[in-house]
This record gives sequence, structure tokens and C-alpha cells, in this order.
Amino acid sequence: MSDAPVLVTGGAGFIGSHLVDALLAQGRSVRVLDNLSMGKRSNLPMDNPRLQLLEGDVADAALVSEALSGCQAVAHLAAVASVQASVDDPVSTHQSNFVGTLNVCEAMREQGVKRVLFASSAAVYGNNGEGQAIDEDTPKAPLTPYAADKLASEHYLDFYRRQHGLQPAVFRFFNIFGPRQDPSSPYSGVISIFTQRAQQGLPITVFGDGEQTRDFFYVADLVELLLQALLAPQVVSGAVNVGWNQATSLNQLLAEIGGLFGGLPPVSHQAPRPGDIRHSRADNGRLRSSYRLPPATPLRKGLQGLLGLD
Ligand code: NAD
Ligand code: UD2
Repeated sequence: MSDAPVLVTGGAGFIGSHLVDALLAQGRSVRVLDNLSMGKRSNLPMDNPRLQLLEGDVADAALVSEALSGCQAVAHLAAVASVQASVDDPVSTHQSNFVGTLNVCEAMREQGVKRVLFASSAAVYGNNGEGQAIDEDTPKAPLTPYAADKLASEHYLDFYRRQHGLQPAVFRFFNIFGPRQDPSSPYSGVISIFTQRAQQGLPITVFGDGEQTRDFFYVADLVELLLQALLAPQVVSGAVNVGWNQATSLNQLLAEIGGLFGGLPPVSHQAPRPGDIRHSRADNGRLRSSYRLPPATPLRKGLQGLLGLD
């Protein structure tokens, strides 16, 4: 890799800021483009001279082009990550979640930058594959504007690959967790909500019986994969699931959190969320054959990391 900066869109957010830290730790220069709608300056080491923050929107084509200028590669993570926000406001979230991707592709074509990482989502599978490990060939069934924008972005990246030689490394994240995940919305990641409420002694709400399962993946493990994808001589063809093929129920999660705090605040149950997926688990065969997987950070260790107890 050259000394030229890596552009990280959404770099002030949860996942992006961990990637920025890792790139800076490797001695690289990083440019972040983030509109700070969810991201925060405080997530970034602003005093590091190799870091530059451009505050602005990926929907602004001219700004994306300026941000990319002189960069060697892009990690395109900027998006309105809340599925519910896309349901409530499909027009505005489309600007961030789809037009932003198109602007990145066009700027790369114009400037001859090839390598781009893209943060897609398990949401592209909708309810298909429920109850079994979902592999990448499972038929896609985007049920929300968020999922449709992610899937459309994948298709456009593939078009730019075939037509213009872009090298997209596309990841479909399952449930990522760790420090800096924002718990402030009811639709934030369940681990961020439960741990914050346990820490503050506030009641916890479980939607449904708590036996629904998710495939939780610690953010530091994800960052190792993203770094490999940036540096690999060739990109893996096709999208790659990011999960451990391991199901954890919310009840198991609560037991772990209770173990760390020596107890839990009151836990109540409400009706399941409409459309909630019962079981979501990644078939990660392609991930295993394409990348050097770090040892999985166990849930308890990840929770300790999140809570600053490690
Ligand atoms: P996040 O909200 O912390 O990060 C997203 C960042 O993008 C924020 O800093 C936000 O300010 C920025 N942003 C949003 N719209 C923007 C715009 N129009 N222009 C510039 N910046 C903008 O969320 P995250 O969990 O770190 O998600 C990172 C990426 O991973 C997103 O693309 C998200 O869809 C994807 N993803 C996350 C998960 C997960 O489990 N966290 C799962 C699947 C996919
Ligand atoms: C995740 C992603 C979403 C999308 C989707 C793909 C997050 C935050 N969301 O949604 O972006 O990629 O996967 O399928 O990563 N829950 C409670 N109590 C709470 C909050 C949540 O019981 O206070 C339940 C919720 O009903 C669900 C489970 O916890 O059954 C996980 O919820 P989530 O919002 O963390 O993630 P998910 O899998 O619905």
C-alpha cells in the first residue's frame, strides 16, 4: 500500500471509527467523510496529524470527489444504519444509502481508484433462510428501503467492477457489536441497549420471549477482516457474509450481561416487533475460505470490551 490516504466514509461512526483507529495504528493516513448525523468527533483521535475529517454528505457528488482526491482506496461505511429510519423516511435515507454509493463509484471511476470496501447487510436476505445458516446464494428478499438500498448498491458496485475495473470487497454484516455503538434509539443494536440499561440500572424490555437468536460479531474481529480486504492483492468475488455461524438467544445474552454486573435490572416482555426475524445466523464458509479469520472474540469478552472491563 502507498502512503496515500484511505478514505473512510462514515468514519466517525461506530464501525468506521474502529477501522480508522486500526489504519492509523498501521501508520497509514486516513481521510474521513462523515456528516456527523450519527458519528461523533469524539470517536476520532482528532489530534493525530495523519487523520483528516471532512464534515459533509456522501449524497454531495462534488464533495465525494474532493474527498477521494489523492486517496488510494475507500471503505464506504456511511449510511443511515437504522432500518426503521428507512421505513419512516425512504426518500432521505435513499440519498445516504444508495446515492452515496453511486457517488463513491463515480468518483472512483473518474479518479482511477480501484479498491472499495462496502458495508452491506444481512437485511438483503429478508426472512429467507430463517431457521438455518444463511449462505450468500440464498435468494435476496429486501423488505425495507434500507435493505433495498444495500442490495442496489451491491449491484451497482458489481456493474462498476465489470465496466470500469473497480475492485469492490462487499461484506454482508450480521449483528456487529462493541464500544461506541450508539444505544440512543430504540432501534439501536440490542447489545448496546441492554448493556447501557444494565449499567444504569434501568428496566430492560425484551420483544417476544427472548428465544430469538442472532449471530453477534465483535467489532475488533470485523476490523481485522476489513484491513485484510483493503490490502489483499485481489478482492474476493461476490459478497461475503460476516458472522460466526453461531446463534445466541437474547436470554443467553441477558444471562451473560447479568453475570458481568452481578444481576440485572427488571426485565419485562412485550409483543415481538412486527416483522422481527426469529433466527438469523450466517453460513460463513465463504468468509472462512477467503480471509484469515481471527479467533472469535467470545461474547463475554466482547461485552467486557464494550464496558471497558478488559
Ligand atoms: P453508525 O451510524 O455508527 O455509522 C454510520 C456513519 O455514517 C455515522 O457516523 C453517520 O454520521 C454517517 N453518515 C450517515 N449518513 C451519512 C451521509 N449521508 N453522509 C456522510 N456520512 C453519513 O453505524 P455503524 O453500525 O457503524 O454502520 C456502519 C455501516 O455498516 C453502515 O453502512 C451500516 O448500514 C452497516 N451495517 C452495520 C451493521 C451493524 O450491526 N452495526 C449491520 C449491517 C450493516
Ligand atoms: C439487525 C441490524 C439491522 C439489519 C438487520 C438485518 C442492528 C442494530 N440492526 O437488526 O440494521 O442489518 O439486522 O436482518 O444491528 N430487541 C429487544 N429489546 C430491545 C432491542 C431489541 O428485545 O430493546 C430485540 C429485537 O426485537 C430483535 C433482537 O433484539 O429480536 C435484535 O435486535 P437488533 O435491533 O439489535 O438487530 P436486528 O437483528 O433486528
